[in-house]
Amino acid sequence: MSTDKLIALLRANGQEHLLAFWDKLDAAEQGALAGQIEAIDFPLIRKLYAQRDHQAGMGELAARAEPPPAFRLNSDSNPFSAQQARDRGVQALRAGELGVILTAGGQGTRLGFHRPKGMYPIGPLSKKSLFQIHVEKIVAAARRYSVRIPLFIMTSPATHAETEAFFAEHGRFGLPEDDLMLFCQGTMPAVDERTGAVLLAAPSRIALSPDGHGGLLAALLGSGALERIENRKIRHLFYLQVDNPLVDICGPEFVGYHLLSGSEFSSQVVAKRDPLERVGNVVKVDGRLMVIEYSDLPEQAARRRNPDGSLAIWAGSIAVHVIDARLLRRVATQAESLPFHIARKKVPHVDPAGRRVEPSQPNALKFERFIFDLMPMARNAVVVEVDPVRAFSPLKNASGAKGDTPETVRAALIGQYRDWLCRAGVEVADDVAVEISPLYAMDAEELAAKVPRGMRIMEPTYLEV
Ligand code: UD2
Repeated sequence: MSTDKLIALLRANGQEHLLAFWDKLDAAEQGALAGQIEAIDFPLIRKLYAQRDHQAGMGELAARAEPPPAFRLNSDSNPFSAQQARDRGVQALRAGELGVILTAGGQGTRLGFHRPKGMYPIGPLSKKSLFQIHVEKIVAAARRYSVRIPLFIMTSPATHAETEAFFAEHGRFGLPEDDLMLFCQGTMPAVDERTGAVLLAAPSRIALSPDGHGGLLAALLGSGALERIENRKIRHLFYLQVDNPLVDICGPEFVGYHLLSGSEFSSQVVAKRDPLERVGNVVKVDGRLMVIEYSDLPEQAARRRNPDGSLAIWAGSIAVHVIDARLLRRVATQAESLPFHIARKKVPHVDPAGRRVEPSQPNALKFERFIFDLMPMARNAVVVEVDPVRAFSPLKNASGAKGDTPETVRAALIGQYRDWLCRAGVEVADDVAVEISPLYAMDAEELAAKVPRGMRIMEPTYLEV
């Protein structure tokens, strides 16, 4: 686009300030900035800014919220038993109908780790990365069911190149080349909260950030990944986020509940221990399932209790889903697709005089899509309750924070491996760290079949093949 055209485009959208430093930029910087400007959907930004005070009234929705249809833990009133679900899940796995989607585009700011979060060395003894632990689970599942299970990883401009190099350097952790596809999600600009002006992070750079994990749909479509999923006859996608190494990837019981329910979108949930826990809340409103994010749930609604004292809004999403590939196609090709959520954030930028501003208060609006907004559009959506001790320990914060730190995640992993070992009849000394490679055993049953009888563990031990 010529400079004149750029100026005309920006003028038409009231964003001329983006060229304030144009004459001071060299040709490469001008080219980069022009490319960023051309990629912005200005009418969309204008529309979202105009809607900033009219976000769906979550308080009102929360007041009408009912519990979602759920498979509860240890309940004998579930429509299908765990065994029925496992059998159905195994059948789908053996038929090669499963693929895995891992979202890894977030920037991990809270963790203070300035590389893709998936590279974080979380293995308690092995120091294996989150990526390696996830991938080895997939490799192990593919081996167990004698199929190929392709993995689709969504990165963002901030994490793509490093993630790609990391996988190449480590031979994709054993995943065949054809079974791994990395694709990059889109970005959205941050705008000044008071004026709607798109912010500049630097004189030649727009303040862009990833468009949320709901950017998955557009990225699947644009990268050709969705087509690849369909061509490979993958019918169900097991979805997880990079930060939780406890996820039982492709676990047949969860997959089975999804299939037996005829669901297009199923989510794992935990029974919230605290009304204000920082997880999305799955509820049913007007007959449809939806997630109300913790930050949008009014405290009064969060604290509402049933006559038996249990929480009315009890189901906390841990962001593990099974999604029907047809739902992805249907929504990805809709013009409106998933809605945007608007968040007030502190966004560093340069002011019109070229000075760097580090705000101490939220100054900007960011726009993000969330994958769980597929839920209300899905047929027969259900939730499946899981035990948080076994299924949920996300890495979010740096050491020293209250929870979700490297220490709490490693302790949760060690706890799980100790539990498997004890169930396999192995004696493990108190306070001894243990770790089990997913390639050695995927679960307690496999472990029990492998460990020698009478095994005792008295010192830190890593079981691997
Ligand atoms: C998320 C959920 C919350 C709960 C919790 C469980 C949202 C909005 N909230 O909270 O309901 O389930 O997780 O751990 O999802 N990501 C991308 N691209 C993006 C943004 C995020 O790939 O543009 C990935 C990111 O790499 C990470 C995951 O999504 O794997 C979660 O992102 P987060 O840590 O920002 O979400 P959080 O902790 O607010």
